[in-house]
Amino acid sequence: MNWSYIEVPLRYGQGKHGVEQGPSKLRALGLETLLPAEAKQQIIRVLPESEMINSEEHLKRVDGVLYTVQELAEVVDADIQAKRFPLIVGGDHSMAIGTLAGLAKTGPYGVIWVDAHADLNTGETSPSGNIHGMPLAAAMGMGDIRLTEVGGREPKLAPEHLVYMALRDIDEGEIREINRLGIKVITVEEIRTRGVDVMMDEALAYLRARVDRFYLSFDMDSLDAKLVPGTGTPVDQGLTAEEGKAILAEVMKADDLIAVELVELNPSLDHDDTTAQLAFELCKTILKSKENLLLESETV
Ligand code: 4U7
Ligand code: MN
Ligand code: MN
Ligand code: MN
Repeated sequence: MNWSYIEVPLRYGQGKHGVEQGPSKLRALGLETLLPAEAKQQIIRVLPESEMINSEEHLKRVDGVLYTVQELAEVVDADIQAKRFPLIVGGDHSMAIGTLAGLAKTGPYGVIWVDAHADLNTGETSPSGNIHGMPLAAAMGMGDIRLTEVGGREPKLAPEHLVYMALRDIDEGEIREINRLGIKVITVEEIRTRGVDVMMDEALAYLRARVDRFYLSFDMDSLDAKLVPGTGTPVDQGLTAEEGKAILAEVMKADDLIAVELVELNPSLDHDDTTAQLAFELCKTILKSKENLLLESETV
């Protein structure tokens, strides 16, 4: 497999400093040693602080978010066209506006969104004005035109092409939209009682009845709050580390998986690098799968 490793040191989608250091922290832990030598490595640019205009109450730091997601959309599209498989690390989840727009350039696709949150707010429904709670709404064409038209006017994602996993902290406006649009939700409870394998099979069967390719976006706060002090919006009752790893290991077996994203590691909030270590382990699970794994077992 042709890997592409994309670092997105973006923090403007939320208010806490430190999440922009997620990619450099993973590197410090040795991520580069996990990357195949031929992997393409790219770092997406962020707007310098001095050029930031932070005037909008309902869409905070929108110019900073737009600057980065526009470039990310192009880079992701170029990777897909060149038949590379991107692993995209953040950075806050507003970056997914770019990922979703980039993938849409080559046609329909499904999404597995592993997150405590629905990230389905618009400027109107958001309790915070933080854009990291809005990427899926933007991709579906809902909300401010500056966000919805990244990568073109048309919607980048259909609601029936989305599956949520580990959702448990949803705002009022988001609940309304999930119900109105009939979006598929898989809870932590279901994952625990029926098993990761069964629930992944169900998610994949659901998507495969509708699309022929999909991507997975993994927010660190899908894991239980106790495991991830180093994320900006931790939520109780989340996944265990084993469940998180199993989801990634399972999904990496799918040959219709086209990209993976890991977001919301904030090293500044972390305790003794525990969240960073866990994020590193998750990257290892991703990178040691597929043909990497095949190659390793062949040489034994
Ligand atoms: B993340 C929130 F109100 N829903 O919109 C909001 F609870 O990417 C949180 O999933 C969003 O981490 C969290 O601000 C965004 C809030
Ligand atoms: Mn998120
Ligand atoms: Mn979240
Ligand atoms: Mn969060």
